[in-house]
Amino acid sequence: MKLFGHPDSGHAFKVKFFLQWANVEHDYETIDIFSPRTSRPAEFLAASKFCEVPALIDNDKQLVQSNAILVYLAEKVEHFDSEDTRQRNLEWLIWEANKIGMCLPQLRADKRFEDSRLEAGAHAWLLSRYTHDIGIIESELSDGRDFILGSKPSIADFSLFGYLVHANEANVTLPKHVKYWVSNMEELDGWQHPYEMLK
Ligand SMILES: N[C@@H](CCC(=O)N[C@@H](CS)C(=O)NCC(=O)O)C(=O)O
Repeated sequence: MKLFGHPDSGHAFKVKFFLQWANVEHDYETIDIFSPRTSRPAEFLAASKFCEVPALIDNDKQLVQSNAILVYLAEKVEHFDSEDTRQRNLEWLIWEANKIGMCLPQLRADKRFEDSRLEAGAHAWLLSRYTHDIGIIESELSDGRDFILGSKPSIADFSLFGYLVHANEANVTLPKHVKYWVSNMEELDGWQHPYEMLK
């Protein structure tokens, strides 16, 4: 198995962290996502339908889209203990892609990359979306549970953590229960900061 990623990609981070946590043997290669798309390595271009990271090769299979890759890996390592658990995970994965994944990466890019600066109105709109979305996660965790679906980590946690790990770079605050959840994620086997993990 081989994963392509980049240290700045929260999408790649969620997959790499799951692979490390689940102890799945894999190779890893950094792709320069700031380079022209056509100049990227041929093996990556062949594997990545949308020319984005993450992309995963597993024997003859080529997999893209971080949350779809997480589902693939979860099934491969028999991570779901029931059909119901699988369904609850899918709900969070789709929510993440549409909600927190559609405001936090952009808020972070605004602070981190010169060419991703947002106009004030766009920034305010994304921040209001973030405030709403983080409120949903906080409310879900408010019973003091360790992970989003209970006492055990699941791919939903890895997905949500993809960009929440970079909340400080986006200059946004994390509420109390989310902070506790972050500390639990950082105690999992295989944890490394994304800049270290994906270099
Ligand atoms: N929806 C995709 C997003 C992937 C994505 O946006 N990848 C970015 C890095 S975070 C990328 O490869 N950008 C370089 C490019 O598009 O050329 C996923 O969940 O995997």
